[in-house]
Amino acid sequence: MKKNRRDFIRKVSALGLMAGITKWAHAAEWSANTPAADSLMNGQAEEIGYTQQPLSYAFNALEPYIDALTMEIHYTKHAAGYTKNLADACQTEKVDTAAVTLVSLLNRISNYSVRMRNNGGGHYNHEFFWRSLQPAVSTTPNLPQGELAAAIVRDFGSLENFQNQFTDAGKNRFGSGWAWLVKSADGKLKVGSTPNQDNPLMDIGELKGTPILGLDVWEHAYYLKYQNKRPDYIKAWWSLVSWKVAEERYTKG
Ligand code: MN3
Repeated sequence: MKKNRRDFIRKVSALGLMAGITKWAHAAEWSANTPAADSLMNGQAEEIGYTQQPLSYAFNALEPYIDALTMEIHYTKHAAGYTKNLADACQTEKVDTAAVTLVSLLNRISNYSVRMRNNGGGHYNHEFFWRSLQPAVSTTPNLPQGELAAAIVRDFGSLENFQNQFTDAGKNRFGSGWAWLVKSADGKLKVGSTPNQDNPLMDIGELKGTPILGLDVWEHAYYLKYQNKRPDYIKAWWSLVSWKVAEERYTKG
């Protein structure tokens, strides 16, 4: 028994040492942070800068699906807060934001604080989210086209199956988080969700890949208009999706 226990401890220590070596290897790779190395790791995930960008539409432009007051508070308070806290975390943790892209920071987020993870994810996810939306301009159904439409049918069977899976991912995310459509390393589309402000670019969690679409299912994203009815908010959101932007992400990713 005693010998088994000693063996066990020895094995666990060896694993610990290996984890240390892996972390060290990560650090070495980090210092050799070339674009080529990043693109090998990430495909071509959409790069997003460290500052909050102006919206390309007015706060009331997404009515009636997302109301103006929700958009204003969401953008000027919640999202702006993540951006500010990310800048503070970068200063404290000595991240040179001129040299390190946000995508590569997120790829190595396990090396940083929880504050960096929450606010780095929070900033990226919101900038990504705003760019995924467009005002609903017509009464015809808002549908994917081209290569992405074909890939959705290939990997989910039908658009309806994909939308049902995505809706379930958002609906069933307990508490706060995000639903995602990602392009996996094998090129296939996949639906999933992440808690809090985590995202599929981070080297933690189960869902990994190039983000194609992300839906904020925190209550602050819908509560004023939809209260507890998250599924109604998700249903309305489909009218606002910019399939053009999604397709660009898919073909580059
Ligand atoms: Mn939000």
